[in-house]
Amino acid sequence: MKKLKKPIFLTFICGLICFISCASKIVSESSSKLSLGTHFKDLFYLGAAINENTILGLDPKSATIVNSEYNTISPENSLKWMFIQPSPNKFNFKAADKYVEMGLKNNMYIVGHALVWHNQLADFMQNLENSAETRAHVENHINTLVSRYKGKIDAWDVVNEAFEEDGSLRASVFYKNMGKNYIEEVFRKTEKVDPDVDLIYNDYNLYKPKKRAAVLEMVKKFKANGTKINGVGVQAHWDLKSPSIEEIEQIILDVHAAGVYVSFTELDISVLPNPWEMVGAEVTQNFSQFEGDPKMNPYPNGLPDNIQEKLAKRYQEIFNVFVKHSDKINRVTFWGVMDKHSWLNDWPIKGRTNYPLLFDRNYNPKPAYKSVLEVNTDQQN
Ligand code: 9MR
Repeated sequence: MKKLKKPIFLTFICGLICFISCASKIVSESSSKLSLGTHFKDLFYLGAAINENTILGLDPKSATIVNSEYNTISPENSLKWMFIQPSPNKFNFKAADKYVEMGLKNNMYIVGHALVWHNQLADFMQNLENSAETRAHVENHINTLVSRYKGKIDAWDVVNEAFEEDGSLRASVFYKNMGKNYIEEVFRKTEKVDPDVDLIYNDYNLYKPKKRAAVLEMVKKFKANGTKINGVGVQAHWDLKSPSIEEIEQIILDVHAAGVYVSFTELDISVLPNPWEMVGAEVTQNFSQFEGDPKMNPYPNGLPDNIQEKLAKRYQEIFNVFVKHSDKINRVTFWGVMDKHSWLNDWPIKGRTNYPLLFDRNYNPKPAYKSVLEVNTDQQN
């Protein structure tokens, strides 16, 4: 299915295959096997972020899930600047090469994450003050990565999390040293190296109107001045209540109206108490006062059935809206394969037991897996 993105051709091919197999009454085991990816295959790519153990073959059970259920992968950490170029011009491609190899072998839609991001940046980049030097490093980073995986990586998260919640630009080292047009500059540099790769701007909390408006203003500007951008990546680190289905729908409509597709790039649903609610409107990233607090970690020994059901229902409602607007959606990617390895066990409070994904701590499908598979894929807009 690779590269057959919006699926008139794909639908035709699938229809043809179906016709041939039905006509000859031969339905091979692999084509009849139900999996998440095949369930949604005519609508959007479906996949997961994979960690280094999975990439390096140290977690074969996760790899089996990914290869049998999904048709797109994202690298959870392995392509980030601090790992791939830890010191100037010293690249470590071991995990990244394996990651791309795994995607190619399984004919997957391969995502590159992320070229320019203030977080998980190499130390040598953190305190740069000189614009020429910053530009030279950014250029070298983009040239090296994008050319190495040209024709293999299908979409790059070119810039990640550049906006603050109020819609202003984050005061990152890139912004400070390259100026307010740095996002456009790096999109253009990326396109120059691989004109065919899809270019994505990726961020969280895009259900918040001010932040979304700022991102979409940028998208519209790019469209008007000829800077290539294919999609907005909506991270989708959500919980059982927020954002509402209406808010999710509004994101899809607004991104589409700006002239690009939506990718849900980092989907997971936390089932644990949200510390921001406990401390009111105070915005703090440090919740160490809650570490070890049983109130904040209510399910250390397993998820109760009623919460399991809520999670399943929430996922089903979310996928219903994805299906409804699948003509505007390129991809849905879960941020991780199974609950035990999710980053949400340690964020925003360390050492909790969270259950945000479709596969449990023993690699078994959860009720939420079934509820997503049961989503009716014939309910498009
Ligand atoms: O899942 C990633 C986790 O292992 C890292 O420790 C963390 C560092 O910030 O980054 C996580 O992935 C992030 C992604 O790259 C960008 N969007 C937010 C994700 C969750 O923090």
